Amino acid sequence: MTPEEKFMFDLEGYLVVRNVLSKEEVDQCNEVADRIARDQFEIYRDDGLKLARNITLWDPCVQSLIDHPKIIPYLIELLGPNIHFDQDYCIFLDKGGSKGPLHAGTMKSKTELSSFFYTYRDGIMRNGLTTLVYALTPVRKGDGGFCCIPGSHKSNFQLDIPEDVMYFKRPAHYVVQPELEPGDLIIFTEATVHGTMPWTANHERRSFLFKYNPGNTISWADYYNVDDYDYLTENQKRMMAPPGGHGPKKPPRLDVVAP
Ligand SMILES: O=C(O)CCC(=O)C(=O)O
Repeated sequence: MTPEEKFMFDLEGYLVVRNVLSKEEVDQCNEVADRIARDQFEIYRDDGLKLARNITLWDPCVQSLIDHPKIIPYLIELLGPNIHFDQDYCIFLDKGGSKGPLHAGTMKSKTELSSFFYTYRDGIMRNGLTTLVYALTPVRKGDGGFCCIPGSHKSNFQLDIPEDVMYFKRPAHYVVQPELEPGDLIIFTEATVHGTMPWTANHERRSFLFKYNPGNTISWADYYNVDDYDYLTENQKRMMAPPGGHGPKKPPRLDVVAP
């Protein structure tokens, strides 16, 4: 991460990284989505939300995003080198679709999810659950999709965000919806209040979400089963190892190797 990227992430709790995927990689992922997604959706709502989990089993090109060489430096900076791959899914939206209101943050009384946190001390940023959202189709101003309240990961008044703002009934200047090109990546800490604005564009929103924790933490109860995959890279194996520290009978989880 560059010093400016660190500054922006610490300031705002999220970051847009441009051109993480090449055009070829985006095309491959879209081709796989065209071919496979329709049969895989676990959620196919009338309003336009389509969601499938475990998309890393769809094709090696999707699996390769788990430890894409361009993201590893970000993960190591934000989570430390011992990383747990927590979950993956896709969110596709047709016009009118939304996944849900603003949520997460560190609003303990609302979510009780203590794995959502952000701290900084002595030169080190520490994050709990951290999410990567790959854009596979363009997102213009006003299209909807991912949105967040920049800086809310450090807010002391998250419970005071009005309900009509949380549910997108009233626009508020402090809720932003980043513009994205296919191949761009959003990285955010779940400590940042975020959500999915209703999709307004005529084209489909296609995004792949990959979530990571520090190695001793989980958010999603189901661990990955390495036997589900024909082949795993060394980093993928390390990140899919069950979360935890070390004990007398178990070897320690191994750190991810920087590319
Ligand atoms: O639409 C998005 O990218 C945000 C999704 C989200 O917040 C979630 O799945 O919990």
